[in-house]
This record gives sequence, C-alpha cells and structure tokens, in this order.
Amino acid sequence: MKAVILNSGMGRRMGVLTKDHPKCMTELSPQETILGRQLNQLVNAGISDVVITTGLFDTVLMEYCHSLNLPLQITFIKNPVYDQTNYIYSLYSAKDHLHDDIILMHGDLVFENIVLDDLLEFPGSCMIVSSTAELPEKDFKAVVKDNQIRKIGIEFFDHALAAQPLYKLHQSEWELWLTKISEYCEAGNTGCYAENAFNEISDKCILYPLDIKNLLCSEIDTSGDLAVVSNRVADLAKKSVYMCFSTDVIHGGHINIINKAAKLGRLTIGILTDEVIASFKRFPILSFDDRKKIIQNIKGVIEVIPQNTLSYAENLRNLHPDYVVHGDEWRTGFQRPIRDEVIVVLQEYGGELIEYPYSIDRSYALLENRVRDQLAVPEARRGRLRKLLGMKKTVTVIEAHSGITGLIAENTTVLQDGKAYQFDGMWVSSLCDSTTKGKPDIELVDISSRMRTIDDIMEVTTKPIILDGDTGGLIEHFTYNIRTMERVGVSAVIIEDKIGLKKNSLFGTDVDQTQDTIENFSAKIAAGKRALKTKEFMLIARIESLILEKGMNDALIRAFAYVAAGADGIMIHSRKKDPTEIFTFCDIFREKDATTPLVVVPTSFNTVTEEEFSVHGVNIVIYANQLTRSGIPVMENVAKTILTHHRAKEADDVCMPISEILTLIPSNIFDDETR
Ligand code: SPV
Ligand code: MG
Repeated sequence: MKAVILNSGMGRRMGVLTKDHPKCMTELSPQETILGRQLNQLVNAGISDVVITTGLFDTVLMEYCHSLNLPLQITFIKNPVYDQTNYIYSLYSAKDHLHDDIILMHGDLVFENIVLDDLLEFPGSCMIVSSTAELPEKDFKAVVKDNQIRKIGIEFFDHALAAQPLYKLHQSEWELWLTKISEYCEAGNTGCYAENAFNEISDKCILYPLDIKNLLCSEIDTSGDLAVVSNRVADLAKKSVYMCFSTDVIHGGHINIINKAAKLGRLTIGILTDEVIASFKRFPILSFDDRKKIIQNIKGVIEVIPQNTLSYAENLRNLHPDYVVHGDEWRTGFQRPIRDEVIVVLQEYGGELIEYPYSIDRSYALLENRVRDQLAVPEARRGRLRKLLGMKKTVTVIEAHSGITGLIAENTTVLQDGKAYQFDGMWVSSLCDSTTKGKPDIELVDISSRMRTIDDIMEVTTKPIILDGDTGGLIEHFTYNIRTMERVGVSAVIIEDKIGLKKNSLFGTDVDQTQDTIENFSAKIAAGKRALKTKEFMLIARIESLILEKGMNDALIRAFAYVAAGADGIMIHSRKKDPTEIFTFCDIFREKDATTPLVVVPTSFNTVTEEEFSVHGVNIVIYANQLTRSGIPVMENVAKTILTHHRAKEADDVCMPISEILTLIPSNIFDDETR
C-alpha cells in the first residue's frame, strides 16, 4: 500500500500564505503543517511508502519533508508542467511508481485520525463522503446510486453527497482508473480533474462511498477555510478518551484498540485493581503495579489510573472523557449492565461511547487459556489463598465435592451494583465428601480417597482449595499427609482439636466427642508446620470449645495457644443460630491479635452477612455444605416422581435439558474460547 499526495497545485487562493512555500506547508498550528499532519497520520497508520507530486517550490517541499525525519520512504515526482495542467497530469507523471494499492489524497486535505483508520479498514475501494454535510456549490460531490459512486465532480447535485478527495483504491480498481488517466493525458486532455477519467469507467471501477458524517475531513482553499479547520483541529487535540483494562496478558488486539483510542484524543486507561479482577475473572498473574507499568509504557497512553470497581461510573464522573472506547463484545453477556451504565453516565455530560468490533483471534484465546492452565499448576495455585487474604477484606469459599461442583464454585458469577461476585475458593468438606460417597462423617473416608476428590476438582478448576482435614489424625500420619496436600497444590488445611472417633461438629454434645488437650493439639500444629516445605501453605487450627460447650474462655485460650504453636489461622465454630458467641470470640481475639486470619463456617448462624463478619474481623467465610444439601432433596424428589408416575416426564421440569447438559462442559475445558 502506497500513499499518494498531490502537491503540484499553486495554492493561489491562499494569498500571502503561499508566497514562498507550497500550500501543504501552511501551518494549522505552530506545531503542525497540513503536510506534517498527513505524513504523521500515515506513519501512525503503518504506511511507509509515500509518493508526493510537486510543482512550484519543490525544493522547499523536499527539504521540509526530510527535516520531519519520519520513517517514510518518500518519492517526489515533479509535474513538469504544474502551472499549465491539473493534477490529472501529476498522477500521469507519477504513474510508474503507482502500481500498487493506493491511498490517494489532495495535499490540502485535513482529516481526523479515525477517518484514515476507517478508510484503511474499509473492505473495498472507496471515497470519503458525508451524508450530513451540506452540498458544496463549488467543491466535489459524488453521485451515489445503489451504494456505489457513479460520478464525481463539482457539477453534480442529483443523488449527490458532499465528497472529499481522499480515496482508498485497490490495485485492480486503481489500474483501471490510471489507464484512463493515461489515455486522457496522452490525448492532451490535461486541464480536467482525474475524476473525469473515473466518471467514464465508473461501471467497471467499483468505488464505494465511505460516509464519515460529521468527522473532520476538509480541504483548505482559502485563509477562511484555514481558520475554521485549524480551530477544529485544536478542538480535536483537546479531546479526552477513557478505556478500562482488566487483563495482564497484553496482545495485539489490545494494542490495536489502544492505538485507535489514542487517535481519538488524550488517552487515560483505568486499570482494574487486583481485587476486582480476582472477583470476576481469573486471578491476575501480574500485580496491579506491574500491569500499570506495562500499560503506562504503551505508545499513546497518557495516564493510567486505578478503577476500583467494574463500574466505570466513578472514574467517568471524575474525568468527563469525551469518549469511552470498548470492544463491542460487551453488548451481550455479563458486562452488559456495565455498558448500560456507561451510556447513562456519558449522557449526563454529553460523552460518547465508541465501540470497535471485538477481534476473536484464536491465538489470543489460546494465550489466555495457557495462563489459566498455568494458574492450575500446584506452584501457582497453592499460594493464592494467602494472596487473596492480602487483597480482599473477606474471602468467600464454597463447598465442592466433585469436578462439577468445583466448576460451579469456580465459574458462578453474580453482577450486582456494578460489582461482580464470585467465590474465591473451594472447601473440600469432610461432611460432603463422605456424604457423596454414602458414608458417615467419621474420618472413615481415608486420605487417599479425599485426595482423589481433590484431584477431580483440581483437574478442572484454578481457584484455591481449603481442605477439611478433620482431626488431622495421628501426629505421625499428619506430618506425611500435610506434605501431600502441599505438594498437590492445596492452599490450606483446617484441622480440628478433637481426638478419638470424630463426629460431625453440628451434632455438638448430642454425641460423644472428645476435645484434644491444648498441649497435644499444639504439638500437632507445630509438627505439621515443621513438615511443610513452603511458606505458602496454611495450616489453620479449628477450635471446638463452643461446639462442645467448654466456654468462651477455653476457646480463647486455645486460640492464642494454637497461634503460638504456629497456626496460620483460627477457625472458630459454633452450632448456635445466634451469632453472638462467634462475634464475642472474634472481637476479643482481635483485641489481642490483629492479623491472624479468622475463619467461620456459618451453617447454623446463617443470617449473618459477609459484611457483618468482616466488621468483627473475620477473613474467610466458608459455605461448607450448601451444594450437597441442595442437590440431595432435588434428586430424592425426582426419584419419587418417577416412581409415582411410572415414567420420567413429570420430573422433566426440574431436570436440566439434555441439550444443556451435553454442552455444559466443553470437550477440552482449558481450550474453551468462550471463557
Ligand atoms: C464439614 O463441612 O465437614 C465441616 C464443617 O467440618 S461442619 O460440618 O460444620 O462441622
Ligand atoms: Mg468436617
């Protein structure tokens, strides 16, 4: 692709402004001439070959172009009879250099960046027109029929649109036109427009109108034109643009959209904070600061600021950017409400949303999937719970006991008030793991079987896993088992301070349960910690004093003892509906210990919200059994319904359609472009 700029004209109507240089060197501002602007725009659009036709002041023009020091290969062709011919002859003079796809423009044309972008992206050969501009008396108009340009000239008014001499011409069309231009010139017909030649072959040389409506694209013929256009260019330079980025994998698609946005004005990029990303997407591999550094160093980015929520509203109301730029993929799916809100906020002050087609490049999707794969490896996965604790006030965790419940825990998203909510991790509960296997929750399901469940979940998910380690068993066994957990990429184990035949805590004192001594359990914690190889894995001690009605004091004494023994967190459990004892424990614990993470399992005290727990210093909220408990009654009912009706039809209403279950899980879960 070559650009051709026609600069052989004399520019007489500009008066003194063109007394010692060609019109294209007229200044739009002290920083920019018409030609300097055009050439920079071509460079930014990735065009490196330019042919410039010259005439009067050709040496001045050539020297000026060289002084700009742009990465352009410029061929200057002088029209030897510039003062007696029209630019049809300049094109004829340059024809040997023009056997290529061509961007053709007049040297006095000033246009905004997106006009050139749109022109380059247009699939066919085209000319710039405007359906909103008034038809000019003396300038070019294009006669458009059936969305094709039939005639170009100043004399046409019927079916005409205002047109500007800026074209993209594929070589096939351009060669037709150039041949006709040559015929004209060789017959001595050099006083007319090149467009006269086009008009004779417009049935073969298919040229489409590219409607730019109100975007700037104007020729400068007089000093009056210069004043108007210079003002518009100055206004354009003041425009501001906002985009938001959530990714840490920057690829060509991102750079393309940043390039486009930067051409619209001064570009500010909002970067989602780590916490926000972790709440709706995969866990960020690069920290906020690293992502900021990367984006800050991309050409065209003027400023980078944090965006603290998925909602753009706060930043838009602060910045009032003229444009928000985004890919059009957010018109559907979970981002749609965010887009709707952007539109409302932009309307408040007259901003505009500009959307570009979303490029679904398979290699980009593969790149993202590879990152996901990496997140699933033990080394990357293990430390993520600790990172989340540093990032979020409350980490929420839900029970998973199989691959599919793992996927539900991993992927379920709720969008509410401009925020996206997802669970941060998974709890592999002894109760649910045992129940799924049809066995009682008495440490009967052995560690090998528990690890199989974990493996099933790990194979299809990336989020951190907290294992319910029951009592941890014998110290001698625990020190082996904890290393197995650590090695496979579990993030934490919670062991409870009971010995003997463990029963589920929610039985409380209804069954015989024995609490371990502080000394023995502290020794188990210390031994477990010594056995660990990494600092990432967390050993959390669970206190059963409230369950076994041993009192608040006992619970607190144990909590501090376990922390002293090396516990990385404390889980306090209760089977009361009333959360008072949990709150009391947390409040007193926090008076002395501000940092050790506190964990709760609100199965009984389930009216308390995560926000309320957070007020009492709780860091991890585990929803320990809800997926298992909700699934079983539905399955039982369906079994009964089929038995009752001697057929399955009546059960269908509560069953997932076959078409959905077949497509629920992609054949290769880590190669799914839609995630
Ligand atoms: C589990 O989920 O197995 C637990 C929590 O240990 S609880 O059932 O409340 O004891
Ligand atoms: Mg349990």
